[in-house]
Amino acid sequence: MGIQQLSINTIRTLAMDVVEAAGCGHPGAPMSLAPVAYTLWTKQLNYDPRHPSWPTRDRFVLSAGHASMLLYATLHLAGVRRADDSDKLAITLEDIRNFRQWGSPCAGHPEYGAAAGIETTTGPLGQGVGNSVGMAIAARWRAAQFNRPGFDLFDHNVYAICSDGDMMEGLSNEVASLAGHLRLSNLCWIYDDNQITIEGNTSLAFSENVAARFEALRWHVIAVGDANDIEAIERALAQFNDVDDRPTLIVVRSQIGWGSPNKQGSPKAHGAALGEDEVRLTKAAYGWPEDETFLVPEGVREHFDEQIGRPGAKNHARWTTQFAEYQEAFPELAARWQCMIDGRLPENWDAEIPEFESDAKGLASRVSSGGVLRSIAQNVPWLLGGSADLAPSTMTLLDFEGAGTFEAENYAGRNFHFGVREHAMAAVLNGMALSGLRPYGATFLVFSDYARGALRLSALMGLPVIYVFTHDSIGVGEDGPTHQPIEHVAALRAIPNMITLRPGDANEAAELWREVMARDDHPVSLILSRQNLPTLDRTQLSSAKGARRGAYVLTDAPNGNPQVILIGTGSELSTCLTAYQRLSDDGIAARVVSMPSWELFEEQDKAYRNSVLPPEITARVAVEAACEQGWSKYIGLQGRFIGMRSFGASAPFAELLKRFGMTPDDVVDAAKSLI
Ligand SMILES: Cc1ncc(C[n+]2csc(CCOP(=O)(O)OP(=O)(O)O)c2C)c(N)n1
Ligand SMILES: [Mg+2]
Repeated sequence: MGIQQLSINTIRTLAMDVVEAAGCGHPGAPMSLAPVAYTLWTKQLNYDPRHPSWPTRDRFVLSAGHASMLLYATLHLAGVRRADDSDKLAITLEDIRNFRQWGSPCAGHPEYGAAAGIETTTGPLGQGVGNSVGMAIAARWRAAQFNRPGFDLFDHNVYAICSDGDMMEGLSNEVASLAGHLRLSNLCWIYDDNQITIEGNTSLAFSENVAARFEALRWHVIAVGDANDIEAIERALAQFNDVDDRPTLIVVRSQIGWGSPNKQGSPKAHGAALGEDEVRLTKAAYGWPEDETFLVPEGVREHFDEQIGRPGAKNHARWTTQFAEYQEAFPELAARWQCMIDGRLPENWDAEIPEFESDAKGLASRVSSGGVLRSIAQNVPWLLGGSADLAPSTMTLLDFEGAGTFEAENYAGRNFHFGVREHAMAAVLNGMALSGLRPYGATFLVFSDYARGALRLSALMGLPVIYVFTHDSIGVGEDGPTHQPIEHVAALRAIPNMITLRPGDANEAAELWREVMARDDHPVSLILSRQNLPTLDRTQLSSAKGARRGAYVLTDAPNGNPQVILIGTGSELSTCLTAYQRLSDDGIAARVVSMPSWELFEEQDKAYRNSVLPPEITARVAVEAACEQGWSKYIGLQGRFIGMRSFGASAPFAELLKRFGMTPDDVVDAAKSLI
């Protein structure tokens, strides 16, 4: 067996052995795709395994995350080191032996952060290819921003392996449409066309012509007739290198579980151990010692080192030298690049954040937030993003000079038109954040559901993606129940690691943006109103800085000893203030707590939390134009919730408030009923 075949079969047998040992996992795709991963890694990828954080390395995304052993085996054999410069392997053979066990970086599906070389978390089909488009966008943007004549330093390619499941998911079509439109020729997807999914042959549910579809999406499509044909794969990759006006799809025909005498080409090879006997038969078919397990034959690691380790190190060293020259020639740009890559904020990033004068008429929080966004974006060049075709409503356009539009003719632009593709937007934002940018994406809150699959992964990966969700309640009025979010705030709060922020006025919006920018390990959802909110008079009320603690006492009973606490968020904060006034007029001592963020409040120490919501004061009313779910934690079983119990209705906003019982008088009545 030549060294190529030996290397490929090592990937295959590692996958088979490990699934056998774990008693679960997915051997079929790694077995058939081993030649693809081998060819990509040893003949194409610009990657330095000793420095997996090299910022302009080519990215490899395994979108078919169930084939995780393909990635782990390849990272191991390629000698990818840990990101901490310890020169230890990111994935050891021991880690592989512990596949799917507690603490192993070799989790069931690849998890970002578990080991260097895992560029993103994949498993939910469609997400990885979605991220790959964001990464390709980021590469183009970084190149357009930072390359200078004689210094083509900042671009790179992005490769993704995807499966039938990826291709069936709507998300992949959304992002492919966007990638074709943007002519991202640095993007290459390799589609494992094995015609098998879990339930059987793809003909059960999938009979379209994928190649023709992608051609229509303005991709370059190449067919490889047999996944074992390394030369054909190489030729396809060479073609990809030559195409400079569109992304490339390589459709590779393969047989799932290749080599297994009884399971090749069958869904039985997809997601279960082959069984001891079948493993032996398959090894025999490969010409592999049947009794050996976890065998990495001599010469295989050395071969990978020769093929990717050494050329990668050389390319990286050359890049480092050139970057040093670039630093000399363009010190400011180089410093800016470094700041971005290190995840730091430029000095004075917050210098232009406005302070808003008190104003009874006020501003919609989408408007005040938009102003704050622009003020920060002027000083943070890599704060960039756009909307799913709603920018004039979400107020997220960067309209200052030089911001520009990101398009095929201008990859330096900072305003993105994601089209009416919410899910694509979020998956792309994840890919951009994984490339060091601070991306934001905007749509109506009610459509956050469309993006939820990717939102969950922003949170799971701890990516600092900023979601701007406007038109946050029945406050949208006449558009009616299809456009009135009800359960969405609760649904966002339910995602671990997601920070939700619903500012009550313009100055809270400004303070919360400060908090957003200071954090780089959480996604945030900014929940913003369509309608005006009064800008509160902070000479009479507490400072909006309190918003950064999640909840704070906005105004209190004169003696600091309230009979009832009114808790409001967003547009309902001023409802609480009006109710507070009326209660005071009636001689009732109340406190108003502004609570723009449960998550930030939960981070505070107990003493602070108790000072805002003293446990002994059980008369509490929470007001939020959304569903009640979760509020009992703050109002207790005796508390009253004023909000929504239905889907809303189409009518002018003021009428809706009355009909759904959310006026200041309703709050007053609820408060009185408790004392
Ligand atoms: C969004 C999503 N839905 C469902 C699944 C469960 N699932 C895992 S793999 C798979 C399909 C397997 O077919 P394919 O993608 O062609 O992979 P292959 O079996 O060929 O390796 C499904 C439905 C998933 N991982 N993600
Ligand atoms: Mg398949």
